[in-house]
Amino acid sequence: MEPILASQPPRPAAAVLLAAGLAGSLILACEVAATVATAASADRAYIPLVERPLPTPTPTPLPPDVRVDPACSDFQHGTREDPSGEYVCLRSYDQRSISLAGWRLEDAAHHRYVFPLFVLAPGEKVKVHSGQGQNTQTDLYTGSNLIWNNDGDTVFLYDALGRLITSYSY
Ligand SMILES: [Ca+2]
Repeated sequence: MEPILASQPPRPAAAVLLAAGLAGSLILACEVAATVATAASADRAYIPLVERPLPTPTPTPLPPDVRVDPACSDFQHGTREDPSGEYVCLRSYDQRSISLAGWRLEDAAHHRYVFPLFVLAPGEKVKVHSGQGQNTQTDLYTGSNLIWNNDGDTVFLYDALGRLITSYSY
């Protein structure tokens, strides 16, 4: 019996199984999945060959979507006596809860604040104040002096691996 293949050149494994009389069996040969059709006549058979989809690679996770929210930030109103009047407001636009532990904020002059253990829930925001204060779920305090220049500066936010997540200039 000489098999006739419907769409592609003969594949050795399929041909062997066909010769063994396995009509109707599912054949998995290398990357090819084929179903052996019922022989149309005593001397012909048709094998539709179907490419098996390759496994989908695991997608790379998107970087966290956390940005400076200018509308709830205040870079102007800290004083020497009370630096906490200036703060940068970070808002999550991510669907996931984002751990900010080990993340850091920097200004253009590379003053640096490293976040403590803190989780930003989806859609939530946190104000990072200069100066002293009690950290809460909505307000963090850097413990440092004023860092955000009133006449213009840039906020850089890096994750714990040092990747730039966002920046904002005013
Ligand atoms: Ca300021």
